[in-house]
Amino acid sequence: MDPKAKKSEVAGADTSDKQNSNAKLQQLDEFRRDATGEALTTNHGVKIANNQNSLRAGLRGSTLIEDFILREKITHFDHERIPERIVHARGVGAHGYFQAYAGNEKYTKAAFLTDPNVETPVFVRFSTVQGPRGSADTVRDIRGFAIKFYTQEGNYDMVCNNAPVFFVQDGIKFPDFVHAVKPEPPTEIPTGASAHDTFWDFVSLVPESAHTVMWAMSDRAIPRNLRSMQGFGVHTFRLINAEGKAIFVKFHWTPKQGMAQLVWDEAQKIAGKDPDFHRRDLYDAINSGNYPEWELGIQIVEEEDEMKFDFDLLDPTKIIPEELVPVTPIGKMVLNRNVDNFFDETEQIAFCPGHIVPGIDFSNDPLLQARLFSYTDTQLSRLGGPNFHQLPINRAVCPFHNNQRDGMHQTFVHRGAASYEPDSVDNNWPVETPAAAHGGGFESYQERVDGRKIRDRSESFGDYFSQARLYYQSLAPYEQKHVVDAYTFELSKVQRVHIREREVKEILANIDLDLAQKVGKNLGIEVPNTGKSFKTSSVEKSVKLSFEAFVPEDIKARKIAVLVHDKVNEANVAAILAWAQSESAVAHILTPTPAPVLSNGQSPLPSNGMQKAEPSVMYDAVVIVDGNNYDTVKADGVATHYILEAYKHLKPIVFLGDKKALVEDLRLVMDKGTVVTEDFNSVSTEFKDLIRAHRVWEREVVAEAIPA
Ligand code: HDE
Repeated sequence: MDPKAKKSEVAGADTSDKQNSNAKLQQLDEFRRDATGEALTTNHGVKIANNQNSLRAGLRGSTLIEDFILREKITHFDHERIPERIVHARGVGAHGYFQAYAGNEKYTKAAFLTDPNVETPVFVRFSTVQGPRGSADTVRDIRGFAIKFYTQEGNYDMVCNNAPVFFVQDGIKFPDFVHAVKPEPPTEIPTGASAHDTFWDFVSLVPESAHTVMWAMSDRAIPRNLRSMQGFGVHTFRLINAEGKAIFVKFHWTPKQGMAQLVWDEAQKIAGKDPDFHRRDLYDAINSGNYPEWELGIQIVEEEDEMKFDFDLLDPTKIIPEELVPVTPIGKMVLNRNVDNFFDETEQIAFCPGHIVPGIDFSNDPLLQARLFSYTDTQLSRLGGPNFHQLPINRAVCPFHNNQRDGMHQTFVHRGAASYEPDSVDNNWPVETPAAAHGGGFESYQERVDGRKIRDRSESFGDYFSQARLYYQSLAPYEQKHVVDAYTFELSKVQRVHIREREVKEILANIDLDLAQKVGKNLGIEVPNTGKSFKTSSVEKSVKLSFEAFVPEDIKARKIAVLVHDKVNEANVAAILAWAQSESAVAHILTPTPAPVLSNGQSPLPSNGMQKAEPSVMYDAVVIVDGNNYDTVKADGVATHYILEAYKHLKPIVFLGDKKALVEDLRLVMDKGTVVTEDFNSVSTEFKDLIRAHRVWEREVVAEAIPA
C-alpha cells in the first residue's frame, strides 16, 4: 500500500466545531502542522531511515555519541516541559467570538465594544488557582476566567475570576497569600486544597480576606462545570468614550447556561473518578455543538459618584451590590471551537491585565496596579524570553510593529537599518499615531493625581465584614448550610487548634454570629452570644448572589444517565433518547458491562458506557428503565448504589414501571425529584424542569441518612 494513501486522524478535524473560524483561527492556520503523507525527518529536514534503533558499536555494543538522530530526539524530549503558571496552573481553553450589542458608544470608543457587526475572536482559559497542572478539576477553589480579545486595535486581556472579590487589597500581600494557600513547604501537601493550617492561619490573621473566603466556602467554589459560572473583572476599570468622557465600570459575565454547582461529597468523588471532569465537559459541549455563551455586562458609576458608596470603589474586596447599580448588558461571547493542541494554545497563551486598547483604562486599585507588572514578568520565565507575544496563540491579528529587536526565540526577520526612533534612514517608520476619537493611538486617561508619596492604606478600605455578612445573608438557607459545612470541613483539617479558634471567634463571629455559632458547635468551640458591632452594608440582601437567580431556560448539554439491563423496555428507552435529543441534552445508555443489552423485544441496545465506569456523579439526572428484570437489578449493587448516590447528591431520578419498587426497597423518601411513572413521555416536562433546577434541595436533610 502506498504509505501516502494512509490517512491520519488530524486532532478533532472531524468535529463540527472545527468548521468555525475567525481572523485569529485563520492566522493560526498558517502555523498548523499536519504530517499526513509526509516523511519522518530530523528537525533539520533529514529523512530518517530507522526510528527503532539507536546507532551501536556492534549489535550488542554501546551507543555511539555520533548518533545525531538519537541525540536530537532525546535533547528535545528533555526540554519539553516549561514552568507551569505559579498560580492558575491547571486550566483549559477554547476559541470563540465576542459580539457587542448596539448602543455602547456612549460608554467607550473601543471599536470591538461598539460595532455590533464585528465578531471579535477570543480565546478563553478557565483555571483553578491552587493546584498544579495535573491536579483535579473539581477541588474547592476560585476559578480563573481569562479572556483574550484579538481586536483590530490590539489584544485586550480581561483576566477575570468567578468571584467578584479578592482575598487581599494590595498586591504586596499577594505572594504571602499564595504561599499560605499553596501546599505546605515541608510536605507539599495538600494538592489543590485550601483545607490546611497555613491557609487558615493567614486568612484568620488578615481580616480583609473574610469576604472572599466566604465565597470560597460557598457553592461558587465548586462549580458543576465551567460553562455554568459567572465571571467578574473584580477591579474597577474605566471606559472612555470618543469625547474623552470616562466612567468607572465593573465587568460581569453571566452564563446563558444558568449556574450550577456540585455538592461537596460529589466534588471529592469526581476528583478521583474523573479528575478531568471540567475540561472534558467543555470539550464535549463544544464538540457536540452546544456552544457555551455568556453575556457581558457592566456596572456603571459616573466619575462624580466615585465617593458615594459606603465602601471604596478601589477596594477589590468589595462588590457593588446590583441593588445599588444594576448590570447593563453590552455584548455576548460564544465559545465554538476547541484547540488542536493543548500545549501550543492553552499552555502558551499569556494573559496580562495591562493589555488594554483605546477606550479602556485602569483604576488605582492597588491590587490591579501590582497585577499590571506581574503578568508580563511571569511570562519571561514561563515562556522563556521577551518574544512570547510572537507565539502563534499570543499574536495580535492586527499589524504590530516597533523597534524592539532580537531576544530569545525571535521568529521575525526584521528588515531595515533603523531599529530606533526617530530615524532618517528608514523614513522614520513605524510612526506614532496621535490619539483620536476613532482609530487613534493609545492615550492614558488624564486622571488628576495629587498626594504625598506614602506607604499606607486608605481608611476607606477598613471595613472587612459588612459585605461578607451581606453575602451570607443573601444566600438561600441550603446555600448557607453549605457554607457552614465547608468552614467545618476545612477547619477540621486544620491541626493547630488556636488557628481554628481565631477563625471562628475573630472572623466568623464578626461576620455573622449565627454562622460562627454553627461552625463553632461543629468544632467544639464555644462562641459567646455577643458579637462585636461592626459596620453593616447599606443593602440587606443582594438577590444575584444566590444561585437561585440563575436557573437556565433549557437543559442543553445537561447529562442524563439511562440505566438499562437485559430485558429492558425498549419503548421507554427510545422515548428518552428522542426527548433528550429534542432538548439538546445528552442521554447515555449505561449498561452493566460494555456489551449491548438485549431489550424486551430482543433487540441489542448499544452501550454508551458501563455503570461502574460512568458513575452517577458524572450525570445531572438519572432514569432507571423498566423491564422484566427487577430481581436482577435489585441484586445488582452497582445499579442500586447508582440510585442511592444520585439520590444522596439530590439529583432528579425517574423510576419507570417495575423500578418504582426500588423507592421502597432502597428506603428512599418520595419528593418532587423522585418521579415514578409507567410512561416516560408523561413526565418529560416535569423532568426537564427538575433538571433545569438541577438539584432537589429540599431533599438535603433526608438524604443525610443515606450512607455515602
Ligand atoms: Fe492573577 N496571576 N494575580 N489574579 N490571575 C496570574 O499570570 C497576580 C489576581 C488570574 O489563564 C499569573 O500568566 C498578582 C486577581 C487569572 O493564564 C501571575 C495578583 C484576579 C490567571 C498572576 C493577582 C486574577 C492569573 C500566573 C495580585 C482576578 C490565569 C501565570 C496583585 C481578577 C490566567 C500568569 C491564565 C494568573 C499574578 C490577583 C486572575 C503570577 C500579582 C485579583 C484568571 O502573573
